[in-house]
Parts: sequence; C-alpha cells; structure tokens
Amino acid sequence: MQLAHTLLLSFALSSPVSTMFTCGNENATLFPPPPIDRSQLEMRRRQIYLLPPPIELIVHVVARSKRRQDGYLSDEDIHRQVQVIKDSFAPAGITFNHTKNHWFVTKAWSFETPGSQDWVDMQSLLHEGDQRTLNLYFVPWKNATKGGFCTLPWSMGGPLDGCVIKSNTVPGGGHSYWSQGKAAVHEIGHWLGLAHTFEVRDPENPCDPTDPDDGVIDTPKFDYHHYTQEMKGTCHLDLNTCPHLEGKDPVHNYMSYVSDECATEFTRGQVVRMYEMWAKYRAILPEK
Ligand SMILES: *[C@@H]1O[C@H](CO)[C@@H](O)[C@H](O)[C@H]1NC(C)=O
Ligand SMILES: *[C@@H]1O[C@H](CO)[C@@H](O)[C@H](O)[C@H]1NC(C)=O
Ligand SMILES: *[C@@H]1O[C@H](CO)[C@@H](O)[C@H](O)[C@H]1NC(C)=O
Ligand SMILES: [Ca+2]
Ligand SMILES: [Ca+2]
Ligand SMILES: [Zn+2]
Repeated sequence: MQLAHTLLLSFALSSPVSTMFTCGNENATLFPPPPIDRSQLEMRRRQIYLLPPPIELIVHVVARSKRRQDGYLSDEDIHRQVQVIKDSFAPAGITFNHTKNHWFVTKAWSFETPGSQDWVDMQSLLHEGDQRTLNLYFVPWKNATKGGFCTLPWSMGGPLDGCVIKSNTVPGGGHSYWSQGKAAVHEIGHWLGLAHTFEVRDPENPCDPTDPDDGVIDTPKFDYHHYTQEMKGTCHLDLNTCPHLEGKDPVHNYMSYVSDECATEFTRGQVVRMYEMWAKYRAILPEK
C-alpha cells in the first residue's frame, strides 16, 4: 500500500476495506483512515466546518426476557446511558436528539460472531431512519471480551448502519471496567469516523513515526503491546511506550481501550475529524 503522509492529515490512497468495527480487546481490526479529498482540506483550511445538527438517536433494547440478566434495560437505565453520551460529546459541540426507545424481547438471536445472520436479521428488522440517524442496539451479547461494534461512516450498510453495544456496559450495568456507559461513547466515536488511538498499519512497528495511525495528529502513538490484559482497567498515567515520539500515551481518550473511569476526552483533532466525517459521509444522502 502506498501512503502519503503530511503533518496535518494522512491520506490513504487505496480504498477502505473494513466494513465493521469490532471492539474486542485483543485484536483491533485494522482499517485505513478514509481518503479525504482536497475540497475537504480546503474547507478545513478556511475553518468552515459543518457542525453536525442534533443527531437523531434511537435506542433499541434487545433482550432475551424482561429480566435484567437477559439484557432488559428500563427507561431509567436508558436515560442514564443517554445522559452519559450527551455529556461526553457536549464538549465537542456534538448533540443528540433522543427521539425514541424501542424494546424487543426475543430468544431467537444468540449473538455470537459479529456479522453473522443474527445481527443482520436484528438490524434489518429494527433499523430506522437514514445515514444521519444513530441506531443504538443494546444486546445481551455473551462474549465477555467484547464491548460492542459499529459501522464506520464510509462503510454504511443501509439498515446495517449503527452501533451494537453490550447491555451490561450501561451505567450501573455491572460490567467490570466498562461500568459508566463509556463503551457506548467509544462506539459512537467509531460511528462518527474515529479510529482507535493505537491504530497502526504494521502491528510489529507501532512507534513508526511515518505510520499514519488514526489520522489524528494530537493523539500520540503508543505501543499497545505493552497493554496486557491485566493492565486494562487502570489509567497507566505515566506510560510513554513510544518514548522517542512526542506525548504520553493517550490513556484518557475515549478511543483508547481504557476503563470508564479513565476515559474522559476527545482531542481537538478527533473533534475536527468527526466534523469532517459527518460532512463527507453522513450529512447528505449518498447518490443513487
Ligand atoms: C490477531 O492479529 C494477528 C495479526 O494481525 C493475526 O495474525 C491473528 O490471527 C489474529 N488473531 C485472532 C484471534 O484473530
Ligand atoms: C428531534 O427530532 C424530532 C423528530 O424527528 C423533530 O421533530 C425535532 O424537531 C428534533 N429536534 C431537534 C432539536 O432537532
Ligand atoms: C468471543 O469472541 C472471540 C473473537 O471473536 C472468539 O474467539 C471467542 O470464541 C468468543 N467467545 C465466546 C464465549 O463466544
Ligand atoms: Ca494519532
Ligand atoms: Ca510518546
Ligand atoms: Zn473500538
């Protein structure tokens, strides 16, 4: 793959290939930041950003029964979760218009491998709106290592567009380190076009200064190989795993894999990227 790298932004000259992002903790799915065209750059230079309008938010609760342990969430649970989402994106100027909660109780779907027929059936049945509508599905996903997954703005799949989040990551949901509802914030970051802060092309060389990583200049590179299973769930305040590159590891970033207590920020560069991605991929209907 041929890459052009600038201080401002990275351009992937090949087409993005990934269609779905899975947030398990070990193997982050690698994907190239999408190409940003010249007019987009021009817009950025002139500081004409299209601030996304209030994003219509629809919450679907898919549970196996009306019991909490089967994924059922109450009005109040949803309210608290949505408040965390609103509070987390407010400093970025991104707001949400939460219009609907929808409950669907079924034992038909087992939710194992992301992308399998269960997910397709669920999303095809429940999805509402268009590419500007954020559909959040809270599901009793059994896989212990996963928090959720989301489509990316440039890989919209019609009804498959949206974010699937494990029910027990809502505030008070009992998950061991996604306990404050920030898993949803992380996933929505993907839906708005952000990659993980530790994104690299060459997993063997995470501190390569020429690697375009997440396409955001103010999220320092770090070597996620240092982040073992046991270290997840703490803030690692002093880690600087790419010591020859500027900046400490972004351990407070929503798009790093950190526990909810540690996840408190999007950087300015990430905010700009979310605006750009909105303007480029979600603001207008794709041409048929
Ligand atoms: C994890 O990623 C590595 C490197 O990309 C790959 O070789 C390996 O098969 C992956 N493991 C799993 C369980 O997907
Ligand atoms: C929220 O969405 C509803 C339904 O689409 C719409 O009527 C209302 O004007 C929206 N509110 C804002 C603040 O965008
Ligand atoms: C969880 O997901 C991983 C990766 O997709 C898979 O290897 C593992 O078998 C799953 N575990 C369960 C209990 O389904
Ligand atoms: Ca970066
Ligand atoms: Ca560093
Ligand atoms: Zn993720």
